[in-house]
Parts: sequence; structure tokens; C-alpha cells
Amino acid sequence: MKKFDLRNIILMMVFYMTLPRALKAKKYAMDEKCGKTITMDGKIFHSANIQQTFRNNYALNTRCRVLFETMEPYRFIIVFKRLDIEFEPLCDDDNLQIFDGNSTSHPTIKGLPSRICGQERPPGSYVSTSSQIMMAFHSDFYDVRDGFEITLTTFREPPCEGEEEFRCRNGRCISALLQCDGTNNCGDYSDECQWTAGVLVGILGGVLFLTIAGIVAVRFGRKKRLLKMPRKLKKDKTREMTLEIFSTPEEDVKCEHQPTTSSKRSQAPVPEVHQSHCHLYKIGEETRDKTHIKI
Ligand SMILES: [Ca+2]
Ligand SMILES: [Ca+2]
Repeated sequence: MKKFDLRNIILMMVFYMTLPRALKAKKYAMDEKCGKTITMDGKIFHSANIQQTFRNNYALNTRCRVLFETMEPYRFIIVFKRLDIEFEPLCDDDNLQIFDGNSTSHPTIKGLPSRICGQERPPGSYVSTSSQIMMAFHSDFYDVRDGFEITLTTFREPPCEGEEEFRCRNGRCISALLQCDGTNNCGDYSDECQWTAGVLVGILGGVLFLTIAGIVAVRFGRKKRLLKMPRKLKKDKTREMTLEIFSTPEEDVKCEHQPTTSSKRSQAPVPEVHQSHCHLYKIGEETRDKTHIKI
């Protein structure tokens, strides 16, 4: 697991939220891509989530093949996230096969059963020996299930390319953008962050700090505006009133007062104050569709 301090975590969160959609893992439903080829260049398009279907269950009588390819020297890491295919001891009824090449004439991926079915997903990760793999799904005329979900990641052998690539603990080089994105791309989880209790406390502390800093900044700005007001207005600051800020200084040279409280003092008109301030503030109910500040 990769450890991150608070600063790295915040930077990673900001980066991920602003990451272009094209760089994030794409999702495909195999039943929508039958007979097609999906190309992953290994540089920008380097991870994909493959499901048998986006519906609740796969269809009956399915015969579907999809070719995945990338650019040399990249190859594929295959990680099963979920498996739910009708079980039969020899997987003759419904099954998934993943061939290590561009057709069903190639052997299936080393380490995986030649036919995959049931609910027990193959553990760990599996790699192709070339830049092409063929997925083939078959279902018979009865009993359907949820299907499967697979993470497909392009990788290459070390040495890894500087900051652009991340070296997994198992030695595979994947895109550095795949770190701490919630998906086990390496196959051994080494590209994912370790969310310890200390890190979570750090995040909560950071959020609390930013909240307090925001409140202080707002209050400081409000106090600064009060200091710039005419003296008379400062005396009335305990009463609720509305300030109208004028954008054209020459328009108003007098200040009018229309307090919202009913005290005798507040009913008296506000004496004319210095012109250099009068053009900035006016008290009253008139709005003129201007900015209002409550003090
Ligand atoms: Ca079936
Ligand atoms: Ca990842």
C-alpha cells in the first residue's frame, strides 16, 4: 500500500475531481460491443471496466466476442471484480473465455480456467503475453445471472518512465494517473492508498481548519468594511439596516436614513456627512437592483 500525507491526499483529490473524463477508466458492456474491437493506447486510454451487461442479467442464447488491443510494448493486466455466471461443473452452459491473442484459436490466459463460470471470482491478477486479448461469452437457453465485471489495465515491463508511470510492487509499470483511484490496477493493490485512521483524522482536521479559516475571513472582511464607513453609520451599526453600494460616485452626495427599528434616534434623518463617503453609501429601502449588505 502507498502511504500519503495530508497534502498529497488533498492534491490527489483536487486532481482527480478535475481530471478530464477521457483519462478516467471507461466502462463497457460487452453485450453492446459484440464483434467490435476496443483499442487502448496505453498512454491516455489505459484502464477500462468491462461488464457483461449494464442490465440486471445477461441475455439467453448469447454468443459474443470482443477484441481488446493496445500498443506494443504494452500488455494487459486482468483483475476480476465480480463474477456471477450460471455454474455447471464443466462450465458448459454459460461461460466466459479470455484468449491470449486476437482470436479464439489462441490459448486462454495463463492461470485462468479455460472456461470461467460460477460465483467465485478468480483471485489476484492475470496478464496477457501480447498486446491483444479476445473475450468470448456464451449463454444457453435457460437460467441467466448478473454476469461479471473485470478491470483491464495496460502495463509494460520496467524500467518505468519517470513520473508518468508508477511501478507496482509486482514490478509492472502502469500510468501514474491510476494511483489511489479506488481500482486495483496493479493486481496487488500497491497503486492504492492506505486509508489509515491517522489519515482520516488528518482529512477531518483539514476540513475543520478550512471551515474556521473561511469564517474568520468573512468576519475580517465585514469588519474592514465597517472601518471604511462614515462615523454616523458606525454608531448605527447595532441596528439592522441595509446599505446600498453605488457604482457611480457622482450620482449621490447625500445620505438618507431609513432604519428598520422604531427608536426615536433612528427616526431622525442622518445629517449630511462627508461627500467622499456619501457617494459610497446610502441607507434606505430603495433597491435599484443594487448590492445590499446587512450589518
Ligand atoms: Ca444459462
Ligand atoms: Ca488504481
